[in-house]
Order: sequence, then C-alpha cells, then structure tokens
Amino acid sequence: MSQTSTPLVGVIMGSKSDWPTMQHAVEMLELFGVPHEVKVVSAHRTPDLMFEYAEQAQGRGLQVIIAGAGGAAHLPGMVAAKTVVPVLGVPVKSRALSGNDSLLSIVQMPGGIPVGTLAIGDAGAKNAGILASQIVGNNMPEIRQAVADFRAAQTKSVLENPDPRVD
Ligand code: RP5
Repeated sequence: MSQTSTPLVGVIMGSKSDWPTMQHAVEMLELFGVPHEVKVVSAHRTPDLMFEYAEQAQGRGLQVIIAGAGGAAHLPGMVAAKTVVPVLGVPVKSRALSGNDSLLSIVQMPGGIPVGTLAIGDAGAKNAGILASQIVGNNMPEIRQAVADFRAAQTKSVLENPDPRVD
C-alpha cells in the first residue's frame, strides 16, 4: 500500500544512511498492505521535528512507530518518551561498533518508558515490519491473514526443502 493512504505505521530513522537497513521494515509493511509513511527524523539534528512527530502521532492515527537509529541511538527512546503510541526500535549496524552501541542504547530503557527492541540490522528491521503488522492486524483481519499466509509459506518452504545442500 502506498504512502498516500492514511498511515497506520510510521517508519522513522535518524539518517538517510539508515535506509538500506530500514527498507526491510517497509518491504514487510508493503507485503502485508499496511498503510505507512517513511521519514528521516533525527534526534540530534532535528530535535524539534522529533518532538513534533511524536506529539502528533496519536492524533494522526498512527498505531505503531518503528524507529531505527545507529550509534548513540536515542531516537526510539526519545520518541517513546513523548507518545503512548507503541515504539519499536531497530538498532542500525554502526561502522565503529557493529551496532552493539545502537542495541544497548535502544534496549536499555529505564523502567517506565518501553521501547520494543528488535535485533541489530536487517533482521531487526524486517521483524519490526512484521511485528508492527501483527499489532495493526489485531483490528484488521485482512492484515492479520496476510501475516498468517506469510508465516505458512515460510513453514511450507522449509518443510519442502529439508536438504541443506540443495537451494
Ligand atoms: C544516527 O547516526 C543515525 O541513525 C545513523 O545510524 C548514524 C550515522 O548517521 P550519518 O552520519 O550517516 O548521517 O543518528
């Protein structure tokens, strides 16, 4: 589904350099037909925009925010601090520390302001897209079914190709 539908999931990231990772979240949202939007929102380069985005998220109808960031990755936690819309954090693999810095920055939220933290990098972004679709799917049967179909296809693919030497 395109960005022209009223978005239910907001995908934000700290930098354009995060897009090669975060595109995997968007691929899943598109696969399941989840209306979404995509935007660069930087905690340290555009702090006012970050607060505005978080403050307006609920009123604009967003049900989940996926926030990806690398290094001193404060974007997911800061956004979560300003909205009760659930935030899923994706630690982007950093050049200096391979994303270990991003992971610890995002996952170690003090009790009281949760960020649902995914794995470092592409797998985390992909799973954030799936998880966001599952959350939205609680109230949208067609999206829930699309996720169930995806899971069934994955299972079938493994069961039909059990020999690890054959592609
Ligand atoms: C973070 O700093 C971004 O999320 C990105 O992962 C990292 C590096 O940003 P750039 O210097 O590539 O813009 O804010």
